[in-house]
Amino acid sequence: MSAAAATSPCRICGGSVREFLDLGRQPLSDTFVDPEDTSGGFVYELRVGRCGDCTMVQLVEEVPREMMFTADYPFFTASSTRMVEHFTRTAQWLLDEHCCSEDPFVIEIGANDGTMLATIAGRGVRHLGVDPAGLPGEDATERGVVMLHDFFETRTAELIRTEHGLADVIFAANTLCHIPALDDVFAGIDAVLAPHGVVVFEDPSLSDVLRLTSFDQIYDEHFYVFSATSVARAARGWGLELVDVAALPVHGGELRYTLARSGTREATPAVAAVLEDEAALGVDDPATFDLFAERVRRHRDELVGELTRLREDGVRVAGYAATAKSATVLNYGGIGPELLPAIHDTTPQKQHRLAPGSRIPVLPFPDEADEPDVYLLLAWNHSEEIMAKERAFADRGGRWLVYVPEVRLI
Ligand code: DWN
Ligand code: ZN
Repeated sequence: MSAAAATSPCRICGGSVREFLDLGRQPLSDTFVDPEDTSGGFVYELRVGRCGDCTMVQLVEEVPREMMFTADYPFFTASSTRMVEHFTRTAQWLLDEHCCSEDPFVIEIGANDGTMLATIAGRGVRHLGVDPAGLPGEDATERGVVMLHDFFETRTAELIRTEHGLADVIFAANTLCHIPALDDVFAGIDAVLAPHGVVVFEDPSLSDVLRLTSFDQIYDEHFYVFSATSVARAARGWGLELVDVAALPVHGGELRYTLARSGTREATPAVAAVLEDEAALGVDDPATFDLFAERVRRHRDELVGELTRLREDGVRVAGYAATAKSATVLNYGGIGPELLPAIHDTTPQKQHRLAPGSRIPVLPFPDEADEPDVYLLLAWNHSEEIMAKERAFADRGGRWLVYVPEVRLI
């Protein structure tokens, strides 16, 4: 992209965001379409930029939150057994490390189906899950989790403080990067966090997105791609400090950040180590992002080329998992039912509907007789779990087409 690239104001610091990647016109990634509906639906421009002042990577166009996190939001954390294990361990860690007061209180922002809080609830610890999404919230209630069906912001934080008091832990996984208006969220956190409390959150890490060229981590719901560098700077503006950071081997590479009120805790050595690692990777250098954008365009072309070759050779290909992130790959690549006739997925709310934008039918997983020759692994972030589960498919000669970190048929 040239030096005259478009700029817009940073949602974190007001600085200048320089656009480095245009992923084209995109639909709502989690709105699976009724086959009868030919209206085309809502579209927006998925353009990505980086703030020259605070380094935060962010979308240029914001999709209204009410359009994304609806009553029938179809993503359930428990759809991955590895993620259930991860959040059971996370809950245990929060209980051991951060719930040491006499009567601890834990808030989870974006509690989804209550997978994490179920362990906290099971220990009889006071907690509250906050999430506007209806269907996953029903599962959370069934798991014994106390829920507030709303967005977390200053308004709701003040209500929570009045009703429950101050929180020892405010946790969020795969949620804060979804919220453009973080200033309001952190004003709410300031209102309800105990003086010695912690804010712990997990989100896809910019380093891993750059290293793996995993551009499908970017879609309407993922407004920000956080790094320790950008989070440390943003935290200062919210009266907080980054006191710990840990790499997590989930969802294609995430970081878990721990923030505390400024001056209340000493930062662990991991903070300086991750900041150094990010500096070495070039998160402060605009050229890093232009090179990333070049790789993204190459990967898209290679993927479309491979799918085209497979079709010409008469190979039957289907998508594995109708992920939200696959909307980016499919629509950016112009991949429709001619190249990918179906996507198989375990979520009943997505089945027998069409993938957004691409209008590829989403179906339950087929019997052995109807299996494709090749699965395009759209849930590459769960590859270990899926490859282990589908060993029999590979044993029968089935192959996987992957596109992260490179386009490869395996
Ligand atoms: O941040 C977000 C992440 C955590 O979850 C949200 N914005 C939305 C969602 O993103 P996603 O849909 O890209 O998430 P996953 O976990 O990569 O994919 C979930 C989908 O994959 C579900 O539709 C279920 C499906 N799936 C499957 O069919 N078989 C998943 C697994 C593990 C499987 O074995
Ligand atoms: Zn900024």
